[in-house]
Amino acid sequence: MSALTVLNPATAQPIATLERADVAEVDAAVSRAVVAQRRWAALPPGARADALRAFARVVEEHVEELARIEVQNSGHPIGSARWEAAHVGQVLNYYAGAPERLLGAQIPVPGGIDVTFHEPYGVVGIIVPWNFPMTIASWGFAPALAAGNAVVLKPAELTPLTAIRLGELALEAGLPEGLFQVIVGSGSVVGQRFVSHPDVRKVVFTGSTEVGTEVAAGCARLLKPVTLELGGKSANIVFDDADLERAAAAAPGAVFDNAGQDCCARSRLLVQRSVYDRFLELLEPAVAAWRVGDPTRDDVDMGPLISAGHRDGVASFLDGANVAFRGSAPTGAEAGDGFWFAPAVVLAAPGDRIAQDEVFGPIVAVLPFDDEADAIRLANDTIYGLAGSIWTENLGRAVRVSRGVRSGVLSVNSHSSVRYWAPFGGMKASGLGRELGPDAAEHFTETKNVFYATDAS
Ligand code: TAP
Repeated sequence: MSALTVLNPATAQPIATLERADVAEVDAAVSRAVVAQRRWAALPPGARADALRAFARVVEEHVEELARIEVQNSGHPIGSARWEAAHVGQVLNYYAGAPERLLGAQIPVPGGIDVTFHEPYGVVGIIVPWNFPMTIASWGFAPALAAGNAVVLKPAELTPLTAIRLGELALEAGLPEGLFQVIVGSGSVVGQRFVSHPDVRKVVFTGSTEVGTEVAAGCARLLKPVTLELGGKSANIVFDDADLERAAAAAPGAVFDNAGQDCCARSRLLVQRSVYDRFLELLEPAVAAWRVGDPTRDDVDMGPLISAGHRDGVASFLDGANVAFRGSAPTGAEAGDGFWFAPAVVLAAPGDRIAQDEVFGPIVAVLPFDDEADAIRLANDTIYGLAGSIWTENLGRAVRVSRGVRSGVLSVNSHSSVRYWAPFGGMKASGLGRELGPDAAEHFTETKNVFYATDAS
């Protein structure tokens, strides 16, 4: 075991010291999970539904507490953190409907009855990143539990506190011991053990494309299914027929929300050449009005970056870049030792690093395009394909472009990416599989087909 010190990114001060689990502890947790899962799956579907509703209620009663922990640990503005904590309750409630609706098929065959069953995998390992510690965790554990699995969950070392609290709340709500366990430790130890442990039968990974590729390769060796939610370089496409005022007012939130540490961040702003100058004129005051500061305050849009190291990485994207204008960030005594970074708008060309690589920080690259075909070509001109937005008042164009962009989650005249009722996930290097939506619980099951012979002979 080794000690892990957790920092508040707004102050760089320690807020908790935890012990990292080692492989033996992961193995012991998986053994407990195996036992708990058998009992859980044997419960009537209604009893599992009730247990998840009880968990949702307890989360709802603790929204303020969870939100305040997230503000301290992740630097999310309190308003966002409250939304995230409430979202966990909503996701649990939504998937509480799944145990009683995991419908199989009855298939017409000769000589008998053919029926499919959705069998849980057993133990599911969920590896969570630091950018949205609560919400991303719930997208895995809620449908996995609903489908009759046990869950072992590894939060990121930088942001383990809300996940630990959710594990406690599950027990308070009456979920059985061992069914949902949060294991703190490093990715290379705990996360890797989820990949290599024979009793962890499915892995859900959210994080970098680089590590996700390794996780998938490890899972392949054991023929273990894996869901991957990886990076993004999403385009915000603004056509000359768009409501430019609305599009410009919404653009900062689309990329600077959560300090840009969002896999769905619209970090490329593609603007039709005929309105390019006008759009930048509208964008500048919107960026200036974006409030960066103490995340405990209700009137703040953006807090600090997650760590000093990450801030260095983000800052490196401005080396040699053509910065058009920047927003503000705390300075002097107000800033303290926090990991602040003022949002930046960069004028870029398609091949530039800033136009290709995920920054995961509050920097947006602006690129002009000529026409619809050019917009689609540019939008698809990265290895990623997670999210994107299209701003136009032309319905036919909205349909054509949304069908042409190779991304998993698109919105028209909006920047919304996550609605738990709808599937979420990426194409190309942005991922594999989908989370959320009506089918997510089924993704945590294997289909079993049984033929019952009815012929007498
Ligand atoms: P990763 O290193 O990919 O970390 C994500 C999660 O995977 C963490 O819980 C991490 O654990 C764990 N992990 C690390 N190495 C592992 C391994 N070998 N096997 C299994 N699990 C492992 O991401 P990061 O370092 O936090 O961020 C790096 C970049 O990834 C970001 O700058 C951004 O571009 C991207 N990113 C994307 C997303 C989304 S939502 N797509 C989220 C976060 C980051 P520990 O960190 O606790 O050791």
